[in-house]
Amino acid sequence: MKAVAIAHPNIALSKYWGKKPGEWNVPAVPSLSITLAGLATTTTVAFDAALTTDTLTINGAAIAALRATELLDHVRSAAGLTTRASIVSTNDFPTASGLASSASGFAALAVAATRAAGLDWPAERVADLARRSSASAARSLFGGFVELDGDIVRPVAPAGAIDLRVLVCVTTEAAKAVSSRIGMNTTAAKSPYYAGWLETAPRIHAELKAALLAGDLPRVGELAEQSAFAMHASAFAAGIVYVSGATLDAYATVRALRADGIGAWATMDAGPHLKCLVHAKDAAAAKARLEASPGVLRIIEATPGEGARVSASTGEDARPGASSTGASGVQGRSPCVDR
Ligand code: 2P0
Repeated sequence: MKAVAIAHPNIALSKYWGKKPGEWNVPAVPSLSITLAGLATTTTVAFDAALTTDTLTINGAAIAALRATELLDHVRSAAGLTTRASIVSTNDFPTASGLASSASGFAALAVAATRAAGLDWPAERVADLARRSSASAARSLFGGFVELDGDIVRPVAPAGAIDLRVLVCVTTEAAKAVSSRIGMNTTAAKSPYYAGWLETAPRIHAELKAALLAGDLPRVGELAEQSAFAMHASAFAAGIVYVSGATLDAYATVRALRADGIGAWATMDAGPHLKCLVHAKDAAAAKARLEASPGVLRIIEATPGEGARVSASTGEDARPGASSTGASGVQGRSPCVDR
């Protein structure tokens, strides 16, 4: 009745922003992400008959378990359980700050909760459970490069498909003021450019996926920047602003790197941290320049990594669905380098 899971956040190259109306947290546009080694959430779920309510701590602080309880209710219903659970979760990177802690958090919770409840679900089903809580969490179930299209999530290329580094420029340790969910719902309701985003995003996604499969990093980088700026422009027009002065200064540095002949591209999510995409051979030079950018506190160097899994301390094959679907659920696990 107890399990520990590890999951990594993911960074979308083509972004999800907005939900299909009337459906259960189904994205309005397809997205494609990299699951990142180098940042991790570790979550323990223990069903305990002595508890009268679910309890949750994140990095040692007690938090209302509302969204976690919704997920656990699905698990209890499937497993025929009524027992409440304690959830203890830690992130080794800033929480709720635009670094996809909800993605790794709900991915780790879905894996730990299903395993603790004795459910041996394939990874796709665990991913669907996670998506209902946070759509981007579905992508963290898998390693490497992962696509979320409607309610279908699938790995599209292994971690080693492109020799890529992601330089996460941390500009604050604080949580963001506007959650992704409120930000995207406000964009959909108020932005005059939301219709343009819905029309543009699938095209960028399709072109980016083709460039990835062709191993064309410059084209992937160019399209990732297009996706990020199209998303942020639609949000900006609704008064939803996630970037800061430090983000824009870091972007100027990315452009200066390109002007100097170094392939570097930027993406930003629902927070002020710029993520710089570079080929592995250029990572040290780009990192040195970005470290000097005003407002950049530190840089986390991440690589494409592996999908969510039960902590290996269980001594069994830890991937969700490993015993029922073989390796089909998780692709591209091996070439990751944890830093
Ligand atoms: C993405 N983001 O594709 C986009 C880009 C943030 C910016 O997915 O409402 O936390 O819980 O489904 O998954 C963040 O949104 O939102 C997100 P919900 P989620 O990575």
